[in-house]
Amino acid sequence: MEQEKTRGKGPSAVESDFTVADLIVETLLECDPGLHVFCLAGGPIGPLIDAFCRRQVNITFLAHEQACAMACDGFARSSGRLGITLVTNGPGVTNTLTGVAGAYLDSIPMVVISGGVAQQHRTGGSNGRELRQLGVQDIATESFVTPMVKSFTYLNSATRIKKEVVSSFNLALAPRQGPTWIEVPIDVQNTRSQEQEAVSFFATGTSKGSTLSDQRDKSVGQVIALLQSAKKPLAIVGGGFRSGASDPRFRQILETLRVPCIATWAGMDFFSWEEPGYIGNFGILGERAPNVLLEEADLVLILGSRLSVPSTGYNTDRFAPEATRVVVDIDEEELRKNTSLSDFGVLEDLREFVPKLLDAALETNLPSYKDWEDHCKRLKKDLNIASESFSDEPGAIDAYQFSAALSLALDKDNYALCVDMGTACTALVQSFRHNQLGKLIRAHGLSAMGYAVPASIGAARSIPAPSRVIAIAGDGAMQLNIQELQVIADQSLPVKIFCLNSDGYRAIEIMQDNMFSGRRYGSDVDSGVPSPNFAAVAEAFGITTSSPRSLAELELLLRSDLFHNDNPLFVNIQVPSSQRHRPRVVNRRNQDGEIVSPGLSEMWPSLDKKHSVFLGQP
Ligand SMILES: Cc1ncc(C[n+]2csc(CCOP(=O)(O)OP(=O)(O)O)c2C)c(N)n1
Ligand SMILES: [Mg+2]
Repeated sequence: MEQEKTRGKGPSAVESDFTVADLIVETLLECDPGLHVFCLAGGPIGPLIDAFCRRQVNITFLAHEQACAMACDGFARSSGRLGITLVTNGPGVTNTLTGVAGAYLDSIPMVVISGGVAQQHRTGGSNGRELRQLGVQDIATESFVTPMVKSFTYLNSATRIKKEVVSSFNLALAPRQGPTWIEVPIDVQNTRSQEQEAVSFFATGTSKGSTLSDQRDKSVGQVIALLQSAKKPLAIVGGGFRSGASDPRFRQILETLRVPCIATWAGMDFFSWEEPGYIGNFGILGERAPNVLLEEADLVLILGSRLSVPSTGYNTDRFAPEATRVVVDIDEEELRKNTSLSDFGVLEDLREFVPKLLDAALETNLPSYKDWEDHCKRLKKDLNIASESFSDEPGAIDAYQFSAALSLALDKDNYALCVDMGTACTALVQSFRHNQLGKLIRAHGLSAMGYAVPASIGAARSIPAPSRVIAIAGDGAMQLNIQELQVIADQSLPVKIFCLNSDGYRAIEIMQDNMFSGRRYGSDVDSGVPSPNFAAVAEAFGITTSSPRSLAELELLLRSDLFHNDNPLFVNIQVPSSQRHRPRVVNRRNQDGEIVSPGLSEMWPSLDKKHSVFLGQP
């Protein structure tokens, strides 16, 4: 029988030869009947594509494998569900890696399935271990992939297919979440399946620290004791805490402790900006108030954050120097790393720690920290981004004002805000005001340019879909996955794309100003980075465009049907030539030419007034 190649045109009934490819697909559908696949085709995944599509599985075909993985990542961040990235061997594998690495660093679950050449031609297998290549287009997939996945599984003829597929699916979702990878050789996909074995689904994953329950029970008491003696406590909410957001006890614990909260970028959309207990996000490109407060706090409770370098700054002696730093983390390696800033580490899944801490807190008479709370709120008000200076260059829109205007336009929405590197990132994390419904979708750890557009495709594909999907990328980042505008146009995805156009790599220009006396190489139009007329390019893909030239024109657009309808829209925003990333912590060279890193509270530009001294009760 001739194989159908495209979804929707094939026979809906499953063909009589039930192959391993069919078994894999049916097993995945048992794991999740609403499964979604992100794919770019290739011969070595032919049977799998056919098996997915004959069963009408939701599948989105993208134009680059990197974008498949990024869309799958955006889908998971938006929906909380695991998607499948399906790619061919060789170049399909290498192209996928950037997207998979981003998901791994940020603990985003996905199952990647790559096709493989027939077993006897496997490069890097027992036949071809020392060879550069054995099979057609092949590479030694396992060795490329292993460092960035939780597990790599090669399905050979002897494998118990169903068991391995279920365990890869479950492992990706088990804490600490992340991608798993399955390679399926073409001859195995095509084999008739005899497998009858029943497999139990959704075995719960175990966390690495499951043997430490005694210490854990003690640790709750120790944390309560620290809270009782603290005068100036802060809680840091990271991505790990945010992932428990569907459990009401995660909000209740913060309300019960009444400890002012600051967040990493991965955790900040847990809060609405209006919440009185939330002060803002911190770090090199964070907000001023949390950075100042970190230097004053006497206790910092770090919940689900690995305290990355952009969060702590390079001068870690200045990171919460007065505080006892309690780190609750599920990953022992994070507590043991040589740069750990933990004074008191608790190795535990927050889903277990938070309920226990809540029970203990409800039974304890905790201090109120009222004066400190008032001080934190005052700083949040005084050191607000709205009081920074903005550019009024004619024909351009300051990125921070763009971001503030966008948040006002979305303040009632359950949005997926997909953000790329460069000014798009710095402006959006510092001046977008989240509500509690929306999500910030960004590849925090890897920060690869080209993430926002494919991630927005994944977010638009999630079910239920967010009410608004927004992609924001600079002109440089836009170039990296611009081909995916075709998918947005072709499938009429309701994605509103904003290109913050700086005519080059502003982030790199800023670095060159700071460290290389302003010498430009590979960063602006004259030094080798020209960009096209983006509006014309978007129109060529069939997307409606708009190019507001002032804040007033932007606000008009954000009220218009173009912005509120369900069609794709591409908006070119020219950012001022004077646009800088501010405030931020800037490394400097001292007189001896050495690089010096200030503490987080010393953000550039410096403020003339001193805001930081806490005058509360000793
Ligand atoms: C894949 C990748 N290559 C290089 C970088 C380094 N990098 C970080 S920001 C940036 C410039 C981004 O330019 P653009 O998207 O136009 O944003 P802008 O800084 O101009 O606002 C570069 C090259 C990166 N993050 N990712
Ligand atoms: Mg740019």
